[in-house]
Amino acid sequence: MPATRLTVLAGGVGGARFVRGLRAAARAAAVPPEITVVANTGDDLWLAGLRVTPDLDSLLYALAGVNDEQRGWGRAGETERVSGELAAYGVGWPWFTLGDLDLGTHIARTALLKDGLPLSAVVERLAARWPIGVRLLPATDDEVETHVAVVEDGEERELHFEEWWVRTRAKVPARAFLQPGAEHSSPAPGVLEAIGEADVVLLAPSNPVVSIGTILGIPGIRDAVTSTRAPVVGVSPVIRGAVVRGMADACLSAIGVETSAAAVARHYGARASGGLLDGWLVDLADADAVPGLEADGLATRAVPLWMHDEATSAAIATAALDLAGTFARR
Ligand code: FO1
Repeated sequence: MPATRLTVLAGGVGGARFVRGLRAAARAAAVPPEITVVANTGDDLWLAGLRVTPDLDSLLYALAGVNDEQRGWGRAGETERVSGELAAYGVGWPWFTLGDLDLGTHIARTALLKDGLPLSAVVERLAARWPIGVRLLPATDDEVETHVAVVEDGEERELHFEEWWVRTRAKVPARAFLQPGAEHSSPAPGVLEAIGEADVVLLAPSNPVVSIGTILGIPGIRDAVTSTRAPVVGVSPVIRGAVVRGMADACLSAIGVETSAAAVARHYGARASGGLLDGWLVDLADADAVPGLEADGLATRAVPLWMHDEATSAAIATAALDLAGTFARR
């Protein structure tokens, strides 16, 4: 693995599992590459007066080894005494649980933001508490939240992504995903360089719409990916027509993309035709999609994509890096 600088675009839950595997694969290399994670910030919100950043926290906690592995978000060994008090006062969202340890992170983050630190500096400060072994960057330091246009109880509404995702469990059909203010935002410091100067750029098996799509929606990032000299390889978040976690199918159908490994690849597009990808990994169950994608100029390999544990995640990351290695740096 000659690559020494790896950059991965990632959301929260699936992204965290993949990045942990990538880190393990990197540590096993003769010359361990540096990893930069560009994390989705579209899920971020103000709640109970605190700035909450779900995907950054899923990545941070998982890489620190202090995450609730079952839920995929929040802290291990969590208690919920304070959230009980917030609910009693009717502050925050009763259906969006902020655990006590998690609140420590949100209070610290909010205090640092109020001291004037940009989000990227806050992330660096919070992450310094643990040896997470990667550089974790928010896609942007600006507040660009994902909102979902829905029709609920007969009226058109715009919900914060977290309300749509957690309160309605994505059951209220999304008519559109919006990123209000994105046009005035810019990538966080280091993001464009991490993409432009990488030896390999990876798209984690995260939600193509509200994680990868929202990262690409920050002005400059999509262009950086399409123009980087590094090979760009993505990992399908869909196996055998079903999303691995979460309700990404509700997001894909909302933008008219079929929930299949091939459709997501075509949604990202082959670089040869102006899209993002040089290579694409699909699960063995989707091996029948390989010839068609190859015919579309997408180098595609079928490998086991279920991330059961760090070892399987590392094998997926290694397969992605091996596929990237078949491309000469432009
Ligand atoms: N997800 C839930 O399904 N229920 C919750 O109560 C909840 C609380 C929560 C608090 C902090 C946080 O960072 C994440 C939280 N999540 C919760 C998960 C969240 O919806 C996801 O991490 C992503 O935003 C979607 O991928």
